[in-house]
Amino acid sequence: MANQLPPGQFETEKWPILHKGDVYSFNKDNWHFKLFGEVEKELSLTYDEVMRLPKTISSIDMHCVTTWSKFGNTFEGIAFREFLNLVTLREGVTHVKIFGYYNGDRFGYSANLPLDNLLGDDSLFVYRWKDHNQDWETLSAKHGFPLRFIPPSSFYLWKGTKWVSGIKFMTEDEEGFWEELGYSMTANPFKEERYK
Ligand SMILES: Nc1nc2c(c(=O)[nH]1)N[C@H]1C(S)=C(S)[C@@H](COP(=O)(O)O)O[C@H]1N2
Ligand SMILES: [Mo]
Repeated sequence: MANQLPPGQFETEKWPILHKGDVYSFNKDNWHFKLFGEVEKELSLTYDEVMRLPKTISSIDMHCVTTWSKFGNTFEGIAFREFLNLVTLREGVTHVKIFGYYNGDRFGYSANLPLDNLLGDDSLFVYRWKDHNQDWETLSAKHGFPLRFIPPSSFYLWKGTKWVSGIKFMTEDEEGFWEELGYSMTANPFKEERYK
């Protein structure tokens, strides 16, 4: 599926910036990553604890619902599945919501995703990236520093929460920020699932 242009998309060389609200400014002292919802025991990780988790490097195409797609991206980060090793899920967990900052609200942004699709190398909490125009570079504040989720390329990029703050584990699917405003729950660009 690499380098495949979904219907209604065009290719861009540069990485555009798109979000609602303020750019979060990182403060290590009060940054935490929370694992909550349908887990036996909730967990709150510090920045150092998160950054000590095993690293994964992966190439993932990005498809934004505003019709740009960007190929040839290599990301370094922490795979979603590393966080699964830290909690015991209650029975029946099918979906997650990945939360992030929105205008100073730590859990103001979120995007829902099915758990089964997030277990591979292409499901990453990213802190640096490169492409054919540029060597490794730390993620900029506008792209989500210190940590931002990049979803598998079978999801539109709004499922990629910037300035992440936690993962909520759920036994039912639940709307996130854009889904409440009418965007698709499943968001597969190859099926052009843009709106509900
Ligand atoms: N916290 C947060 N994450 C967010 C958003 C946002 O408004 N706030 N916008 C989403 C949308 S709609 C898109 S298209 C991508 C854009 O990521 P980029 O600016 O790095 O290209 O971020 C997603 N993640
Ligand atoms: Mo978007």
